Amino acid sequence: MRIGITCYPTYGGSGVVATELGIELAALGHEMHFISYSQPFRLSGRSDGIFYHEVPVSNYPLFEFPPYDLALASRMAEVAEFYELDLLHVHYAIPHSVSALLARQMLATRGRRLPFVTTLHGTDITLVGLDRSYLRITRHAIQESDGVTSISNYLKEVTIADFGVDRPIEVISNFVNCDLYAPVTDDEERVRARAHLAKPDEALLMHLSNFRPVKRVVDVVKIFASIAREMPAQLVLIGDGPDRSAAEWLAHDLGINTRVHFLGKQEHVNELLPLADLMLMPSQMESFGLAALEAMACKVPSIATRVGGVPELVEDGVTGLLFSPGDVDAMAHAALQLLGDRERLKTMRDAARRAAQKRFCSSLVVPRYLRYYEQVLEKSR
Ligand code: GMT
Repeated sequence: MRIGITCYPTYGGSGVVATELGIELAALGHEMHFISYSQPFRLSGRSDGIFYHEVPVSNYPLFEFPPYDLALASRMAEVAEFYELDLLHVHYAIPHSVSALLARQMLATRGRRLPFVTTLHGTDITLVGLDRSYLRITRHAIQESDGVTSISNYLKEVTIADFGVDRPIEVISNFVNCDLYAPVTDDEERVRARAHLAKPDEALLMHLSNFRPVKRVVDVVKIFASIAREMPAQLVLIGDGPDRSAAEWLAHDLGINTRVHFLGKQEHVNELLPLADLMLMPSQMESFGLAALEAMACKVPSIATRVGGVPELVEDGVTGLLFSPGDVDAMAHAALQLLGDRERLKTMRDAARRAAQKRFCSSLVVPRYLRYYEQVLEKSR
């Protein structure tokens, strides 16, 4: 198949899922065309079957807001025509599904059919989409998509309830490449790599996100501060975003800044995650929680929140521990207990990897997208 993919190219789960999907499908022999304003951050290097088409957004003094969605629609239609795309797959409804709808209409007037699939990821529904300025157009584009997928049951239910959408929505969960995201099996190698981040007797905790308020990064530092008071430990934070500075200030104010390491955006998180003992994901909301899945695949359980789609991913007490958002004391207490009970931690680590392999490996999930594309194409013929 020849498939166009549009996503936000910046640091964030929806862009990661879109990019990894493109890479996996290209490896299966499909031709993947990424269409976005800049190259998605995990799409480094050049691989067979992967093409990138930048969307130029020209400005004009009259425009207070350059109309990216229109430029994107034009580019989608162009790329679809020039490269004979079979289908467009857009990640994050706003504004990508609206642009795809326009591209489909433009091509229809030229006698060409370009069906599109919209994948709902989270705040496109739960936050931004519900804003009155975007609600009607988002609902319209979801309703008019040729196919709609959601990354969790939770998000599907919210979409139906809050948007009054009455079309079918296919739940296809997020996935991880279990060969790439895997524990370091060579003990010596793990000890060597881990030594850059923590001493052998120190616990190593990690956080990975786009540091938006919804991630509650300040809570990560608070949880760690309680842990660090009781045992030798280091915290590594991967990613960047609006709340990084607040988290840095707090680490300084609490006097733990030498044990809190902000690595910024990292390309190869799969090399860092397996070095951790625990992942901290105390988000206010997660429709899925991709960072927790990537950690699970690396044998790292999460201390996370019981919100949105997280319970569909993390089995409380088995592959991680779940708490109410903001309950930093309970999260710190649970982390301390778990880190102090090596046997229980090992059981949980093994269960986390097993669950990732059994339900969320790309080898299981990616074929579901392919089957869904085929259904959509079949229906639109
Ligand atoms: O919705 C967002 O905040 C953006 C989006 C992203 O690009 O990071 O995150 C959502 O999509 C991820 C990938 O599907 C999910 O793992 C996240 O849980 C989800 N975020 C929220 O629902 C807050």
